[in-house]
Amino acid sequence: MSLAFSTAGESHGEGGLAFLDGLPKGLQLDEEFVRGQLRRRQAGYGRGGRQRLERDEAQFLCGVRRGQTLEAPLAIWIPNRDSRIDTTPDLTRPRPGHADLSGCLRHGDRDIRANLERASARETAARVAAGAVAQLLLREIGVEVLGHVVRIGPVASAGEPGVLVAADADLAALRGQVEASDCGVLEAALEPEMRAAIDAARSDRDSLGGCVEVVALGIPAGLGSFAQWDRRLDGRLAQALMSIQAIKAVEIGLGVDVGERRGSAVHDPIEPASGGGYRRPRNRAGGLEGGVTNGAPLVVRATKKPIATLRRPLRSVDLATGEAADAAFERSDVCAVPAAAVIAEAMVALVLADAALELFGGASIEAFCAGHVAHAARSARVVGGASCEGGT
Ligand code: EPS
Repeated sequence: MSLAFSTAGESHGEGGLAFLDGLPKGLQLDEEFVRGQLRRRQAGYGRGGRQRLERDEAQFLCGVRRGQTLEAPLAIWIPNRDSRIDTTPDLTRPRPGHADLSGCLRHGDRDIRANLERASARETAARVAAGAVAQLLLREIGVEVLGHVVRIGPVASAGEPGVLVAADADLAALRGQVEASDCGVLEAALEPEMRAAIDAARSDRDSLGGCVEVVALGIPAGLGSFAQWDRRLDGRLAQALMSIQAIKAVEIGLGVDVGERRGSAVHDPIEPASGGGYRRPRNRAGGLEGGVTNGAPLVVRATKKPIATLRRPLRSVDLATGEAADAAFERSDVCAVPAAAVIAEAMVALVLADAALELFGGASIEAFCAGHVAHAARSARVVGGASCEGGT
């Protein structure tokens, strides 16, 4: 691993910490971008009371001088306003779908509080701050990453994966569209139905999941490796996305639909391009072949289950008494799928930044960028350049 990433922090502790080790020297930390990403994670139709309380702000604790990285471990701190971990009451009625029961079985105790504090999706604030830094690194080599929502409950975007983002799209402009949408979508026409689905779940005191898509443009070919199972980029992306709280499925390119089609309808032909080189007329592979990027846009999707904390609780058992009881409820979101798009974007950026550092190396940003340029020149020798249509 070239870029080590980890987090610390409990949902109602003092705050969240993100730790990034392996960044080159001289990366300018655009604090406004980091702030914007944290704001995006907190927003979205269906969010609950905690987000009205918190003001997630990143503080760069170590690894920075005059706004630039030092080729030293970077530590980012996000304080919690709702920090009362030592006075929170014990809870003994596990929520089905949360880490409550499995954590108690793991530790051999009956207080679910000890598990939920760390298992909570509050931890994703730290992921988003670190992911924003990874995005700043990727921008140095012309890579942009954007997450957006393609499903909330029964309301879904109709097209195949990747079709909403052309290979030559202006991702900065599309980012503006997604940020302006309280459902986190590129298709504003879906918003009324999505909001209605969230409202219906709220009035039934239920919760709602969905699906997010992350697209990355400007990706150099050759990131990842088929030399060993754990270096394949598709596997690394799947692990990163599946590790997000409540994500239950990850798809790359056409995803699960590949199981139903013939090879000729799955694989993307390679054709001579009129101006020399070659072109790919479609991108059903989602930018990955053999665990390595092929230069086409990266397209991945992650499906999120509905939040496990239900205002109308499911049946559970009180671990203190063994009696039937309603699962615990304090407060919750009805739907956090728009936030999941921001978190998935961050995780994809962290994986791509790690793979880029692995391929291009560099103790400084200059060396990293020079490695990228030299690699691009080697790739271009293959058949004299490439082009690829967006979408599938
Ligand atoms: C979250 C903070 C949490 C929840 C949510 C995400 O705050 P609290 O538990 O104090 O209400 O709103 O956590 C979960 C969905 C979960 O499963 O734990 C946040 O900041 O994103």
